Amino acid sequence: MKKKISPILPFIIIVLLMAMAAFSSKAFSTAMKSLDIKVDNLYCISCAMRIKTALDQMPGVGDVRISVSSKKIHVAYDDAKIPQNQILQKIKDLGYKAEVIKH
Ligand SMILES: [Cu+2]
Repeated sequence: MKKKISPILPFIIIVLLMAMAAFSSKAFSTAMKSLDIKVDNLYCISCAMRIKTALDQMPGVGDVRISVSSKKIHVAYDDAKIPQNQILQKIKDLGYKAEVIKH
């Protein structure tokens, strides 16, 4: 049997690099504001993933980081596209006690 590198491998690597570049420019965009939210009843990874999935789908929301141990959510968002209250309300609608700790 001959060992052969797949001809599409370099293509996959280029696509991955482009995706990483797009992701980092989104995460570090200076137009983004940040919001820190305390969620009292955030106990596990599944709650965190549920919240992250919901926030990721909202237009104007960038990087979402959730810490279960500190019960905190850090959200990067574009305030021209989405008001802070709408992000907070989304978390409340999922059944969590969300409160802004810094903005
Ligand atoms: Cu949970």
